[in-house]
Amino acid sequence: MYEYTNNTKLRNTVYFFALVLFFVPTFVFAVDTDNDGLSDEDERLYYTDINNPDTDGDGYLDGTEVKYGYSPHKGPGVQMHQHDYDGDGLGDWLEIWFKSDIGKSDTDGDGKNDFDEVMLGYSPAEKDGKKKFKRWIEVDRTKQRLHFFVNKVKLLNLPVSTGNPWTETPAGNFEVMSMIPEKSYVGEDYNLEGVQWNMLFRTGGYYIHGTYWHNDFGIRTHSHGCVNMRTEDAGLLYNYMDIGVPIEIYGETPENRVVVNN
Ligand SMILES: [Ca+2]
Ligand SMILES: [Ca+2]
Ligand SMILES: [Ca+2]
Ligand SMILES: [Ca+2]
Repeated sequence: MYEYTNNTKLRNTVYFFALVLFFVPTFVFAVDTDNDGLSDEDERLYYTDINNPDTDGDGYLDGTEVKYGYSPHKGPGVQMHQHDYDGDGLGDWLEIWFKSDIGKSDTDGDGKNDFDEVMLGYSPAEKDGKKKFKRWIEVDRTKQRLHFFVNKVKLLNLPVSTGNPWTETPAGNFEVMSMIPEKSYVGEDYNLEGVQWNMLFRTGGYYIHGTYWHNDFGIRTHSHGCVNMRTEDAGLLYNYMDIGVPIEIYGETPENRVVVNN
């Protein structure tokens, strides 16, 4: 009996040390030279100084800034998504989300910029040339905004003018059916030439397109059913668009045309 108990104790002791050996390396190898809450390994990921606990000198530790979503490079009060360390168009928060390198504008070295790859649905970190991320457009009639999503993240949030209450932009699920760089729109009371960046989403002439004849975007409805955007915004979207990208249109057309801020 005595022997049995002793063996059990010994076995438990062995288990205990086995567990310790299993977990300890995690702590041992997570070296944090400047003791700022960000391991040396993570400092390399964020391009911060492993020997300076407050890389940007804003009074907040690198580890604290990263933990709460602030940029350890610019502060105080600048959030990770508002800073673009390598200036490639993809903010630092998005670089982490898409697993690309905060300090390289072409992470996978395939000659294509990280931001361009993400906008087109490719992984900026993998060189395989396959479309990886799901992309879609949402148009909110209530707020008169257009959102472009890639891999569940909103990459663009732009003001638009949808159809007036008597010629509403239809709500529902559509997709980009055709893309025309420049066309004319002619109707009973309008004749608009040289309209750029036209993306058809419903037969019967419903397009998302650039607009040069008013500046009501995000403020009030204006169109005969199309989604009007600033020409430069439409150009940006068009540049990364493909036939078949889903478009969801929702919300209520403002009764008096004007957006009520909520
Ligand atoms: Ca550190
Ligand atoms: Ca800091
Ligand atoms: Ca970047
Ligand atoms: Ca690339």
